[in-house]
Amino acid sequence: MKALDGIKILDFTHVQSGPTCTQLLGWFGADVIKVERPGVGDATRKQLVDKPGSDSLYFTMLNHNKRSLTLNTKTEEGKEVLERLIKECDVMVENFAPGALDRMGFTWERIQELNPRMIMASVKGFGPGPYEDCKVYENVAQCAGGAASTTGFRDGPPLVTGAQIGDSGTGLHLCLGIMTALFQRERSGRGQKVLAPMQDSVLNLCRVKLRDQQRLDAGPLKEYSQFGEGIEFGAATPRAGNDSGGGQPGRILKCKGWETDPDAYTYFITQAAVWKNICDVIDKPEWKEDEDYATPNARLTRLNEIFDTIEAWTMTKDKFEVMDICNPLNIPVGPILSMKELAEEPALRDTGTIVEVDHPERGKYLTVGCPVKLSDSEVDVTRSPLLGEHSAEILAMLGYGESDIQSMREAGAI
Ligand code: CAO
Repeated sequence: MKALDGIKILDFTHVQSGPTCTQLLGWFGADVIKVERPGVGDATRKQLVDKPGSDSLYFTMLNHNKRSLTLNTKTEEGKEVLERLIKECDVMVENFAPGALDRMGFTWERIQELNPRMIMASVKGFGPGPYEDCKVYENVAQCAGGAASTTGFRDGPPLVTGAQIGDSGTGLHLCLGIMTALFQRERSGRGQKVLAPMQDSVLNLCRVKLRDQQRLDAGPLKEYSQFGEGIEFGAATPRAGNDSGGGQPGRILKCKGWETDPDAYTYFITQAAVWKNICDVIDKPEWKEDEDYATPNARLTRLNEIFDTIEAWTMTKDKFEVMDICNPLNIPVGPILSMKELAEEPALRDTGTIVEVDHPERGKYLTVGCPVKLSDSEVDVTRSPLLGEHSAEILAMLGYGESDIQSMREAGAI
């Protein structure tokens, strides 16, 4: 048995944010019915194609454990099928541009009329306000949610991050909202609307930067490198490079081989509790008692010198040797791992976080499996569906016979 056995999801999502949410629901055991336009499908099927003729990795890696139904919801027949689906399903998830569902004729009021227990979950770029009608993609959300203004180096432009916090991050928020609404429905008997705006989700993930914005009112942010460098703070939380951002200063430091390997680096945290161990490792035992270095406060104005000294040591070791030496001494460090190294990491294969999947069009490929592990609801990652692969069986489940399906095909509705 899976956690969400028996829960049916009407998956009206496309691109990345919505599909990451419904993929999670599929992994937790829900029956996810992905509705796509006949002959076209989710645009990502044919974006960033690496093997001509087959669905792209972009699509396959976001749409495991789903069934595909093609349906033109702008035809009369298509609308009728959609009505049946709404009556049959527990949750409808969508991330169309604002207003698209209303234009299709499916307002929230209409959906509630059809199924008062329906949970309607949406991703939009922005919540109610001046930008609510805008279309939004990942990097727009990163910029509008505060991530870009706080990422990068002080003397460079704002930067977006490789982690898809706007799309996949919002998908996670939406999934949490859906689970909560399902739980409430158990007691209230009613469905509800769930909205996860991308700007809000990114801002939630940037919470500590809003913390720092308010700390600025009380004076300079002493944990930021710029404090030690004597550079004044402006009106807003600045970009802090690779500073840890927390109470324990940290940096990315070069390791052996950095001249040729772009990922020969380690993250190194000078956690106060293990300062003496750090002094021993980097051969600076005199810093243990020296009042200029012995306390976290004294060190704040000397972080550049301290990290330069630590780096002189890390450059003599490779990033894994740094881990092997520091971990037994409780010094928090982390190697900068490339995607190649992660793909080849046996421990991630063992836990099902990196999974090999077989696909009829493209053969074997790697994907990221479910990152959340439930002890009583194991995840089997199954390949993404071909366009319309399950149309006939889903329509049969909704009560349509062979001849109905045939005439829908002829009318271009499926
Ligand atoms: N049958 C018939 N019509 C369908 C259909 C179906 N099965 N599925 C979609 N459509 C129609 C929609 O109804 C819409 O028609 P109208 O414009 O006439 O109302 C049309 O297809 C296009 O939908 P869209 O506007 O959502 O798609 P887009 O490619 O123009 O925009 C995106 C894409 C992502 C910018 C937009 O959907 C959006 O802003 N979504 C919300 C935010 C979001 O999720 N962004 C993250 C995307 S991942 O980076």
